[in-house]
Amino acid sequence: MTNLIAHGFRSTFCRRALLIALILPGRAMADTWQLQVGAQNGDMAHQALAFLPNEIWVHAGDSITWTFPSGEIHTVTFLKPGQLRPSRFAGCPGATLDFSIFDNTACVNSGILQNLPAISSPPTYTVIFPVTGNFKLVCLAHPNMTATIHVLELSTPLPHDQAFYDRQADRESADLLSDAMASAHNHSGSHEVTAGVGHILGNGGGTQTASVMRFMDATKVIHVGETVEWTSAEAVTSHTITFGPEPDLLSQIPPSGNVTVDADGARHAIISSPSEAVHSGFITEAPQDRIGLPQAPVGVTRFRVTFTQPGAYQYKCVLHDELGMAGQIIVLP
Ligand SMILES: [Cu+2]
Repeated sequence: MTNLIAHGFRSTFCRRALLIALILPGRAMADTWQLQVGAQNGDMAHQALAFLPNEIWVHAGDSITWTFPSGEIHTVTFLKPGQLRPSRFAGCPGATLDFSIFDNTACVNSGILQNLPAISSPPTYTVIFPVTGNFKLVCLAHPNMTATIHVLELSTPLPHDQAFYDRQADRESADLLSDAMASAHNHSGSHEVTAGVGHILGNGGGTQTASVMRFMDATKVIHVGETVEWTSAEAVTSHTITFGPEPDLLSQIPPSGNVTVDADGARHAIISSPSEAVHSGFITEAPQDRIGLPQAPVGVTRFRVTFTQPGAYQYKCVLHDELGMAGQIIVLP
């Protein structure tokens, strides 16, 4: 990581220095701070959905470079005051250029970034802060993933240096990943699968989430006529339970047409062939209500499938299969 960050710093230094000189001609040197977006363990099951660290004090004219080392997607997004939160697909609208200037009058958005194995080095995104103020940073892919950037006058001493933030990033990352690891055990019965676990943690800068991007005890062996139930224990992130061909991006959120709703609100499908397409749609907790905003409808956290024929039925979460979130139901006669 250190080498990658150092490389990114060198390759972007000239351009940044030029921009800073244009913004603040009287200032000899502005700083570029290095922060991280997200962290994960080796098999990508445990994810820190977090800005690391999620609070920093900088001077006007400084810039911050965020590095994205995780397989899970994230954005670095500064909305303008009063702007309604857009979807991650809509963005500001769209993404703004690397080295965008955020002065609290227009939205700045990295767009969706992630570190896939095929990419040689993690992507980065840099924002320049020419004016003083306290600014909220959000990830459009994850509710409850927030940070605060304090931009101070040049004459005001800064409370911390880069080494402090490096230690903060390491500590917060370790805490979140160990929280995820501790909750990644199955509490379910023989016909029950836990579809992801998430814990929201708060601190002075905002909130972060420790998430397990796995179906726990993902393989079940059952008999014809029996039903398996998936339950999400994730605090904010959506998952899907998807059999057969994957729906396209725009039709991922609603369930497929062969899914019905049980009396208790759980979605339910009947499958009669391993090649049959069944898609739960997004399985998500209801978001926390806020004073003055319309209340959210009740969440959909459970999905049930009844199997009528023997066979091996593969399923996955279409949002997190790249992280290894998949499983199998073996149906015996
Ligand atoms: Cu998922």
